[in-house]
Amino acid sequence: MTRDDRPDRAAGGGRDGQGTPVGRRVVLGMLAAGAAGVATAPLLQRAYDSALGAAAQKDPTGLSGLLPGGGGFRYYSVTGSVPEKDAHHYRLTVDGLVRHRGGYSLADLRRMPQTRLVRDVQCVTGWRVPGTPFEGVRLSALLDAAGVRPEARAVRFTCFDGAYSESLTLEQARRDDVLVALRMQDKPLAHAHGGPVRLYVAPMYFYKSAKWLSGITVTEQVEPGYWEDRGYDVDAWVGRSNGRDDAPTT
Ligand SMILES: Nc1nc2c(c(=O)[nH]1)N[C@H]1C(S)=C(S)[C@@H](COP(=O)(O)O)O[C@H]1N2
Ligand SMILES: [Mo]
Repeated sequence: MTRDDRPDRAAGGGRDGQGTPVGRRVVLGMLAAGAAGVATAPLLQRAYDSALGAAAQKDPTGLSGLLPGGGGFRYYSVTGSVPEKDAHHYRLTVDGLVRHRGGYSLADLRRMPQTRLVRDVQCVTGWRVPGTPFEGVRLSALLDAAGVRPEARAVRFTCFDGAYSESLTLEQARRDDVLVALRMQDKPLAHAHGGPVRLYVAPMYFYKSAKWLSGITVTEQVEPGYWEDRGYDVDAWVGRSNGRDDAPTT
C-alpha cells in the first residue's frame, strides 16, 4: 500500500504527492497494524476493523482507513459527523424541472421494483473492490415518476451530510446501471456506507455514488459536484477520465 492508500486528493493537490494530507502518517500506521492483524488472527482483525470503523467515524478530517464489513472499502466523508437517519426519519425529495415534485420515505422506495447489480467498485485514488452487490430503485424510474420537463438536461444530487453534492447529465442518469441504492453487499446500506440510501453509478468512479442521498433535483445543466469543484472530472467514466487507465467497471 503506497500511493493508493491516500484519501482523495485535496484541492490543487495532484494525485502524486504534492498536498499530502495531514494525517497520512497516522493512516499508514493504522494500515500497517491492520496488515499485521490479517496475518496473525482473524479475530484480532475483526476487532481492529471495528476500532478503525469507530475511529473513522470520529475523524474530523474524513481521512481514514478501511471500513469494517470487509471488501476493502474505505470510509469517506467530507464532513466530520453525519446525522444517522432511520426508516422513520429518512426522506428523499425529487424536485426541479419536473411536473410532479416527489417525496419518498424508505418504505416508499422499498415498495418500488428493485434492481440488483454486481460490479467492481473503483475509487479515483486507486483502490478497487471486486464484485460488490448493490440493490435499489433505478434512478430512471424516479425520474419517470416525476415527469422530467423537456428543457431539462441534468440531475443534481444533494446529501444530508449538508455538504456533498454530485451531478449527472440526464442521459447518464437514465442508464439502467444507475441506482438509488438501499442495499449493498446484500445488506441494508450501513450508515458508514451512506445509508439508508446512496446513489450508485456503476460505470463511474465511486465519488459519483453520493452517500446519504437526500435530494434529486432536475436541472437545466450540469452543476459540478463537491469534488468536481476541486478538480475531479465531471464525466467520471472508470478508465476514461481523471487521467487514469483502470479497467472499466461495466
Ligand atoms: N456524501 C458523501 N458521499 C460520498 C463521499 C463523501 O465524502 N460524502 N465520498 C465519495 C468517494 S470519493 C468515495 S470513494 C465513496 C466512498 O464510499 P464508502 O465510504 O462507502 O467506501 O463515496 C463517495 N460518496
Ligand atoms: Mo473516492
